Amino acid sequence: MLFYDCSTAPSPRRARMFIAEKGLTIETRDISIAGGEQLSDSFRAVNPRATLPVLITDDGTTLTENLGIAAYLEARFPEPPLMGRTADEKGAVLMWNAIVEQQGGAPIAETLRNTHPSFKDRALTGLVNHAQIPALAQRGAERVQAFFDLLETRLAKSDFVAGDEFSMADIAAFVFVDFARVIKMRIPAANSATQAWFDAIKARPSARL
Ligand SMILES: N[C@@H](CCC(=O)N[C@@H](CS)C(=O)NCC(=O)O)C(=O)O
Repeated sequence: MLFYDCSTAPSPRRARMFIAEKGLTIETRDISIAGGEQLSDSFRAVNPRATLPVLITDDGTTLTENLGIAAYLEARFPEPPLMGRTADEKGAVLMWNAIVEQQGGAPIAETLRNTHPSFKDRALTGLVNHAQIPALAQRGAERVQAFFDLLETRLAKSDFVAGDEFSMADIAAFVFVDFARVIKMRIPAANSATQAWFDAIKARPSARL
């Protein structure tokens, strides 16, 4: 297998953590998004949509989405399970993973990419340039605030995001909460359940990579 990573970006970090939690060591190439390497001819030959992460499987299949990469690795290396064991758990993990992506990851990206000078004309990923829309950043920041509330409500009554066990939904939520610092948003001081959960995930070896 071959893993295309980017050490500074949240989406590749999710895949990197997933790989580490599986106890796998995969040959890795780091692609610099800051340096625009994702748009180079050589990387576009790997992923024409110019995004990270990418996993090339042993059979040569190119997987370009966190969900696809996770599903593949979970099927090939079932232990420890990161996508649930029972039918109910599997459903809950994918449900929470989607909630976290839509309510957390998307508004953080929307806020960052529509304000930060380094994303000028790069408000969306991919080959087509898009101008920044500051109003989307404003809306995004409001949505991130709501995401922190959503997470606190959930973690006040559940040890982990998708239930009793650590899963890929925790990886997604942890990576996005951590990344929110780039838009100067942090876990609100009153959100003690989220802070305790965050500190516990941060102590895992996979979070230090
Ligand atoms: N849905 C994709 C998202 C991938 C994505 O958006 N990756 C970002 C880094 S976080 C990227 O490749 N950005 C390239 C760019 O900004 O041009 C996944 O979950 O893997």
